[in-house]
Amino acid sequence: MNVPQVISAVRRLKIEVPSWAFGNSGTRFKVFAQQGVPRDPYEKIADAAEVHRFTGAAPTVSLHIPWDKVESYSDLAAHAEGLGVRIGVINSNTFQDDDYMLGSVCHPDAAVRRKAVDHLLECVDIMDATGSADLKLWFADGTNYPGQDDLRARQDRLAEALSEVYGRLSDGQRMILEYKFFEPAFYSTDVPDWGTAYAHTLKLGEKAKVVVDTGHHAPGTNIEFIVAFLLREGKLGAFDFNSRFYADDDLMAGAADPFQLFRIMHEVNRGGGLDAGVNFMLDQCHNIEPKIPGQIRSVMNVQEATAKALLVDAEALNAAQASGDVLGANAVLMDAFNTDVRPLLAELRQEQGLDPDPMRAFAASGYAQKIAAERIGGAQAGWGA
Ligand code: LRH
Ligand code: MN
Repeated sequence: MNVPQVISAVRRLKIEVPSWAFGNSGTRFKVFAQQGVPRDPYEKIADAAEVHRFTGAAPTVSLHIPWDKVESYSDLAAHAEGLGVRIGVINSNTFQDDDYMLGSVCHPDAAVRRKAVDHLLECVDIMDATGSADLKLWFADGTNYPGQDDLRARQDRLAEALSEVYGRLSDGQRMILEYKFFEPAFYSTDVPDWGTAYAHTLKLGEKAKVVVDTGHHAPGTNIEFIVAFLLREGKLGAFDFNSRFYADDDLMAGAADPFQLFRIMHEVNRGGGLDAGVNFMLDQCHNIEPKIPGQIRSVMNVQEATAKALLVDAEALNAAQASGDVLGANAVLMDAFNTDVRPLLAELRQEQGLDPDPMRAFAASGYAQKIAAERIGGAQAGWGA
């Protein structure tokens, strides 16, 4: 691809931001509150709209239920539209209620499973109200000790729940199933890896796809292989981009391993995933850094990785691969990765009438100071309902 082609392809790349990234977050050790943090979903969406205002690449916001519970979801959707963004994926939450100690849809007790499925069905009702296409399902379900529960029976319960919810989806709606290899469960997790998620979504049907959260793999996992495989099967529904040095650290996408993000976007591009209805989302927690700039930087990191991936000389790569030229093929990829695409992205932003440096532009806007002064009192948003 030449530069103008890369610019137009990156221009089409849309990255969804998570409402919870604007609230307080932390670890079991401490949640550090920050000034100006939103107190409700309306303020979260206002902050998300700032990310789109300065990057031009983040037109949708994911909600998490009940963290983003409101009286009227159609009113919240109108509020978002008024700010130039739209409500995107609806995330269910069956990991914070006392009843879910031994699981939710996989719980041994049918009454608890019923409660969990009813919540998932309520999330589909919310999708109808917000016009959202995707229901994102991540289950904390698992066990902590061998023998605690029957691993196979838990899969039966999971399949039953997913099938009921699948049946509730309307045309144009999808369920995207997210896997994670551990935490909060420490012996078995009921959807621990891409294979388990893939197998369940295959049985369910076309409307069921897999979510690849880049922080949810065992260290050393070749995530881009999983991406290539799921794309080939037409089962890659979405990404939860973030980065990590150790576990599910939920750090800024591309911050810990920009080369991995590049390799992932290379497989996305090679597999036609930029135009295949894949939802590119961020799923991050800005525990100590300012949240809106953290999201802006993350969107820019995904844009940079994508621009580099689009600069891969596919012809030269194919030729080197076909002739077994190992070093030649690797060099083609490294040339693209080592290309500084920041001037190209600055040019794209100028073409879009945006400041070429979104971080500097946001800092100069005074928005952070404005919300710190205005948002006094009330309960700051966080990972609590
Ligand atoms: C689980 C997860 C999931 C969300 C939560 C905020 O670790 O990645 O995607 O529900 O984070
Ligand atoms: Mn996630």
